[in-house]
Amino acid sequence: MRVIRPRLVCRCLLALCVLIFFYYGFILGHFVSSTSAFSSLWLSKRPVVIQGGEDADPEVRIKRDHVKSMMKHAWDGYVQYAWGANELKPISRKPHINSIYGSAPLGATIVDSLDTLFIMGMMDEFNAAKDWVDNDMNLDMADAELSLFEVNIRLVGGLLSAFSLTGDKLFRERALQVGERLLSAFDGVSAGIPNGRINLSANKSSGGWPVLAEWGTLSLEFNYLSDVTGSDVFRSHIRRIYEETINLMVSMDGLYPVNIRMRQNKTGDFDDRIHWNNFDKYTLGAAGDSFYEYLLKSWLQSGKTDETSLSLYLHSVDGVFNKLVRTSEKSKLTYLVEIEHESVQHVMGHLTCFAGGMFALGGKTLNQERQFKLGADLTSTCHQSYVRSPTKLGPETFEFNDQLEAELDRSSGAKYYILRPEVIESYFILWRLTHDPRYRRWGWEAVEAIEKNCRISTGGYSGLHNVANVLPTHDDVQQSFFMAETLKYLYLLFSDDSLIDLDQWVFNTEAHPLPIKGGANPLYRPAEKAK
Ligand code: DMJ
Repeated sequence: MRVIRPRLVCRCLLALCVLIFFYYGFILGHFVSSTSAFSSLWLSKRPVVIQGGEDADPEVRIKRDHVKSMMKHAWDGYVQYAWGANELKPISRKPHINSIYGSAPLGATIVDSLDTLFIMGMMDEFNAAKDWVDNDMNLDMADAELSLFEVNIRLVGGLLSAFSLTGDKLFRERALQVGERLLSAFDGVSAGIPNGRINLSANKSSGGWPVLAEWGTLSLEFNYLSDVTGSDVFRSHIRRIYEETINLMVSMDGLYPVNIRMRQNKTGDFDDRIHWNNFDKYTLGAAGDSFYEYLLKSWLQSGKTDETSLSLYLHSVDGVFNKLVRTSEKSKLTYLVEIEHESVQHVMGHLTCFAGGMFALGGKTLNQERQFKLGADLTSTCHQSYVRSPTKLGPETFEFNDQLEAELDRSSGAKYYILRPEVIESYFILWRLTHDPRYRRWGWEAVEAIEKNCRISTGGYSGLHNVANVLPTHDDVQQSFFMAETLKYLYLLFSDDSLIDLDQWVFNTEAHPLPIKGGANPLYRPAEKAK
């Protein structure tokens, strides 16, 4: 006779409940808004965490709360004195209209801050920003010559990131509107390289040949824009650049000159080979930087299927090792030189410090120890540029010679600090990849230095004219990337690894996280799901 055993029945029921819970959790995860209680969406592998993500250590949580309070202070200053303008002058307490955006009321700070506000859970502020994007963002008012690069990384990148995080179609629509007006940059140009300047209201472009980092920093946003809108035009421009145009160029060991020109032949026609004079500049600093960053990140964003970007990236890493890596005499600091007019300049820019994070990420993902170590070593050198500065904030450029190692040349160097993120960005990436406590310690040193030197009591933060002056002389500008990048990377540095997981997201060069394609992240939201 068969006996029904109550304990066995209970166990079976329990197992069934667990199965149902995970099944519906998974399905729900694809449809619920991230602003609801389901901010962690269940994947087969790991949850996608876009808010929360507190560290288990209470001391770390206190530090993160402090960073959030900095965001509040920066945001409140902007809201009070510059709402709707591009940036804030925190000391004058008025809009900053001499910025790269001029006086065009594009709300650059609002759009650049959307995802940081969301990730930090500052929902009142986020909703106010969203309302502005909905009701007041007007491209027809932007009658000015703007940089294609800046509009793409800050506005298109910021809106796409907000769309991926929230699923709110408003952000996708706005990203598309801006993206469509960027297309004029490709009208009638030679060899697929866009014009560098655009007028959003007139829908016209100008500016001839942009520098390497300008035409080479479009792929993440353009490819994603095509995928979420179903409009292939953006991706087709990227394909042309990477699959055709770049093959016409000759690199120096995988490194490209920052300036390129089409050569005219004897009849005055443009030749089909792009060339430059051999005395141009090769650098991972200003004008070159994010070209290399986007090679690695396009491959990552594609779910590691974009072989063209990968092979260009790998070639460039060889070039960096062969031509640009140096070690300082006394302290044995690793640094990158620039090659200009065929002469080697032993100077690094603050901007170059993004490369620490890039090589660490590339080395880890590609399992290349030498590349990873270069990333860690460069990050230590960039930390030295902060430590050796009287304000503990690094200068725009620092030198390596008989007297100086990662230090400002007080006679000829660029002394300013404009709230840039690159050094902190590398601390964040290295922290995520190693969990070496030094990176959090260094990040906190930066927080203390920013608070001491840059905080303006009436609201906002200001850059410095000279990092060597212990009595700060402010430049009276709160750059929009301070909230987009510097504070976001600091917040994530003091968060659990699950918050914006590096296996699920890739940061554009303005620190706007974009989801990774191919199943790693259900928030990728390709066109059919988005509709
Ligand atoms: C940002 O706009 C971006 O990080 C860009 O790639 C370089 N410059 C600033 C920050 O320093």
